[in-house]
Amino acid sequence: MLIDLRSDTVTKPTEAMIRAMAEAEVGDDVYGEDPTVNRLESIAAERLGKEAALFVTSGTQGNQVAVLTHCVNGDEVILEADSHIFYYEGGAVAALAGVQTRTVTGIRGAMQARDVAIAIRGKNIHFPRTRLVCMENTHNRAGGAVVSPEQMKEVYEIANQNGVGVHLDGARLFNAAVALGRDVSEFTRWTDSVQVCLSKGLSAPVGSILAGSREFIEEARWWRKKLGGGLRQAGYLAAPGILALTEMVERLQEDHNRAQLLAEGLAKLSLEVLPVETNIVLVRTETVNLTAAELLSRLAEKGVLAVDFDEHVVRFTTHRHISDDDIIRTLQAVEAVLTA
Ligand code: TLP
Repeated sequence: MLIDLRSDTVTKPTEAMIRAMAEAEVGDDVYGEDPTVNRLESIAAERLGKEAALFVTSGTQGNQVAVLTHCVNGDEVILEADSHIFYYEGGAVAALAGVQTRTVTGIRGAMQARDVAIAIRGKNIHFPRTRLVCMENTHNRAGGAVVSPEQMKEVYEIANQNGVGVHLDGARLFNAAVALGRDVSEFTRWTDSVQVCLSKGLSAPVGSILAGSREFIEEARWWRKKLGGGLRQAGYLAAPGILALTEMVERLQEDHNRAQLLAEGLAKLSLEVLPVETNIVLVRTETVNLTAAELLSRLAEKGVLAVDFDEHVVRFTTHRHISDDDIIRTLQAVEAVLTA
């Protein structure tokens, strides 16, 4: 049996989710007539403390619809230098929204308010208009690092004072909330729009939520349709999303505990382990004289899968299908590779 630590995106729906899919009441969502999608959107809006929400096909689509809704072409967007929108979305903000990006390097994924303040353009005939700041929480490439509501507030206030919008890529926002024992609305308060993924640790098969003001979501719905994201009997996909939000959040703590267990074990094997706050463990491989690719291919031969983030950085991600026993077996596999 493979131990798949590549991502929490590999999680399959629970039995309750499959039952909910089979039994979902559906209608044509482009007409606003799918009762299950409508229910998911209203539960999500409430949970995220926003007026309205929109069911989108993926995290990438949610982020892109957000940028399209906030900006006009030629605007500038401030992004953390290692953020998913900048790093992993195929240059879509340039290709689709036609915006220019300005990156700010954060500390463990958190942009500092003073750096954001410096990056926001003043009024000058030569300058693009800064329209949007995007934060990411938890921050993927920073190793699942949590950005606290207090840090988010500082960035939000700077943006707000300058008439600049704030979007949150909250693909794993529920992991952040569980890690700090805070409600998600304490984070989303400091945003104008937020995208959360239902299909990562929360285990729904497909989909994300984009939430914001009623007016913002109305415009976002129009952009989603233009991108081909107006699905019809989407209630079959929304039904597991409802369970993701209502029944799957608390258990994320188990993933965090197993990530800690893995991190402690890996550190004992002479790997340099970066600080672990949620379900992502990053290790540097220089100390064991291997590249990330070498470590990954040797682990794969032993039935353990992970991904590389850099020439010398490997990411392990825990999720619902990873048990304590899988962590022990992973550590045994790493030890066998390193002692071979
Ligand atoms: N991240 C995936 C890969 O794309 C890297 C992963 O395995 O972690 N924001 C963040 C912070 C993400 O981590 C991801 C997915 C997304 C957005 C995009 O979500 P999807 O895959 O639903 O488009």
